[in-house]
Amino acid sequence: MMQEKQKIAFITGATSGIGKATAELFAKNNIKLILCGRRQEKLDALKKTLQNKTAVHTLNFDVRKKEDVRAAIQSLPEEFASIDILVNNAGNAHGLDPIQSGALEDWDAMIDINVKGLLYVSRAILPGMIQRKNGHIINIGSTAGKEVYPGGNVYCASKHAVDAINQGMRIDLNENGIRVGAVNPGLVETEFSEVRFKGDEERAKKVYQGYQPLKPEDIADIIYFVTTRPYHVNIADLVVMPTAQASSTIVKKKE
Ligand code: NDP
Ligand code: 8X3
Repeated sequence: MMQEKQKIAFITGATSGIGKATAELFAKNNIKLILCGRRQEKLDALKKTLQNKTAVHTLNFDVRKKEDVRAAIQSLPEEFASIDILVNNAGNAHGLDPIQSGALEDWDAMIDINVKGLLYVSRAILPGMIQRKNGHIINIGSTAGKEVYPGGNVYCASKHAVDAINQGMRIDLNENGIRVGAVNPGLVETEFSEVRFKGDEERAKKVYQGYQPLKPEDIADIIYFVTTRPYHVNIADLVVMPTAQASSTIVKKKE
């Protein structure tokens, strides 16, 4: 029997949270990994833990810098170049201010990372996928891409853009047989809120108190499930929340 080729996954934002949990689960399942992020020490530590399970290559770049994105992807050694799975996960919220007092730097960060960064990475990886007539893109959106909540303004806009890009990619890549789908989580306990509240750990912790939030591993399970369906099955758009959450603003918390 012919052995199936070992798959290669490219994960952005692999240094923490959802991306890291996905890297760990993919490694367990013998998927070769290209792990990306800006924190070199985190990339090194992850490579050290996972490389006894699978081959790991790390890339340090900021998704905002289009030249760096292109150069990093072009630098891939041949044995990592045929990417099968792209997990467009790098992203964060910056701030939760009302629109009238929002910080311009926060807006730039969210649009530049969550939207433009995702586009730059995809644009650099797609030609190879098209040439090989093989590829699966998973865009990490959010419930914030399906609804808008107070103070969510620009973060929600960035994730609504991801929702639109996910649909647009699926339409444009249809003729190439490339699978495209989004996973849209609700509240997941990661470094997300620490980044949003600029290192205010107390405020960040409160977001996840009084109920059971999702764990990054819950999302990794779903991403792995999405990537392991037979080729004719494309999970196009999936929303997942903690059971305690009904919408962005309705979360059943203990008194
Ligand atoms: P984390 O803060 O734990 O992880 C964010 C990741 O993105 C890090 O690995 C970080 O790496 C990377 N990243 C951030 N900015 C950049 C940049 N400029 N260039 C390259 N990499 C960058 O948060 P999550 O794991 O929660 O977030 C992952 C994705 O999930 C995001 O797109 C987020 O919007 C989405 N999401 C999160 C939810 C949640 O409740 N946590 C819910 C719904 C969606 P480094 O700092 O090393 O560069
Ligand atoms: C992250 C979930 O509700 O904080 O995308 O926006 S939320």
